[in-house]
Amino acid sequence: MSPFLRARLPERAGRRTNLGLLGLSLAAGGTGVLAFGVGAPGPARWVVAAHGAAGLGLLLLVPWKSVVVRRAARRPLVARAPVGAWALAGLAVLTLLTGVLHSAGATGPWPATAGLPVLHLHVGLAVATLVALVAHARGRRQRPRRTDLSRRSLLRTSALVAGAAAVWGAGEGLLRLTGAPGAERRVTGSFERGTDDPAAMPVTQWFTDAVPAVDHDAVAIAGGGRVVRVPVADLAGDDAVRAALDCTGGWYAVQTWRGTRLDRVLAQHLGDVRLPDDGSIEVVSVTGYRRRLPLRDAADLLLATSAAGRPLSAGHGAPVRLVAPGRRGFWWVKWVARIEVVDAPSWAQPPFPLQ
Ligand code: HEM
Ligand SMILES: Nc1nc2c(c(=O)[nH]1)N[C@H]1C(S)=C(S)[C@@H](COP(=O)(O)O)O[C@H]1N2
Ligand SMILES: [Mo]
Repeated sequence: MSPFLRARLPERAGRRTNLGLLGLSLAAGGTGVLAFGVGAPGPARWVVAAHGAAGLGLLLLVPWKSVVVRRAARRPLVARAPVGAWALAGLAVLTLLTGVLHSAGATGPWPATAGLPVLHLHVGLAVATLVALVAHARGRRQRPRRTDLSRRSLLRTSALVAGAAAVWGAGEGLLRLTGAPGAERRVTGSFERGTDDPAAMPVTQWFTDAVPAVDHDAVAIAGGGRVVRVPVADLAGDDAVRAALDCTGGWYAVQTWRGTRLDRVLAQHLGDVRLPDDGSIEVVSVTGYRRRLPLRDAADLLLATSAAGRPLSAGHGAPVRLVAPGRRGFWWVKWVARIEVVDAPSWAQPPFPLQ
């Protein structure tokens, strides 16, 4: 390295490097959560690509960050023990590693991942990383500077964004060239498991829910002050939808689902009562698990009693489950016990289920 560069590196590799790492990490955290929220293929493609770029872009700043770290190590009498900083570095490396493993197709679960899918581990590590990052950054506050909005800073930021996109593109190219399983994943990053073969499709619960022990044979349809008890047999209709169940656990399966469209169910049983124009449909499981969807989406939603020509299994939501095309798996409420048209908007609920 030329003396000129050596003299300059420490000075250059400082605040901007740290801000770049902070920005990319927060962007990765944000797009990661968004990736779990979006199900429509168009937006999902962009969110997931941005997530990969933000995460992998961190690697670009490693050479600069190592200068910052070495410089800090040379300072005598460091006031803070750097244990937190090293914990953060370790967590960040593991988060990146598990993200890349999943994307490449090494999805687990393995004994080494405590029997968890690699993607679950990734999310857990990411949360721990972000907590450690906030703690780390709090003690090292930076005031905004006038030069932060200069042409130079904007150019540097653009270069970082372009570099991050290039690393992500190179990664995707590599997966395709090597024919790695990751080349086959859906735009959400999910891998195919059990398409047209529900028996081979994983049975998953969001968080703490469990397959109910008792079966039920009717669904309550409620709204506008009325409650109708509809036998499940009446819901085994001939409306068919071909749609992908895409779990945030990192797998998807396409099935032909059959049952009765929700708009027809509502028209038949609540057709003559006044329903809120801009209301929503609350779909409640026997377990208490619930999701609220916009009433205007009713024609796209299906109460399904069968998949691939066979009745649903207990694990997959028998006797009846919701099919919500274009939405992630956690919207597809299993073991539906009650459908209620409510006045509240569908956004007035936790963005992710709580059980
Ligand atoms: C500090 C936070 C995070 C970092 C640094 C990070 C980093 C990464 C990296 C490097 C990849 C591999 C991308 C690729 O190879 O193209 C990845 C994939 C992934 N991450 Fe994260 N991540 C973070 C947080 C999250 C969170 C909070 C979630 C979800 C709640 C999440 C969900 C995913 C998913 C679904 C994939 C697979 C995407 C694909 O297959 O292209 N990540 N992450
Ligand atoms: N009642 C209930 N329904 C649920 C869940 C749950 O935990 N409880 N999990 C959801 C999630 S996260 C997914 S991915 C799908 C999984 O459906 P499957 O087990 O038939 O594959 O069900 C959804 N419906
Ligand atoms: Mo899921």
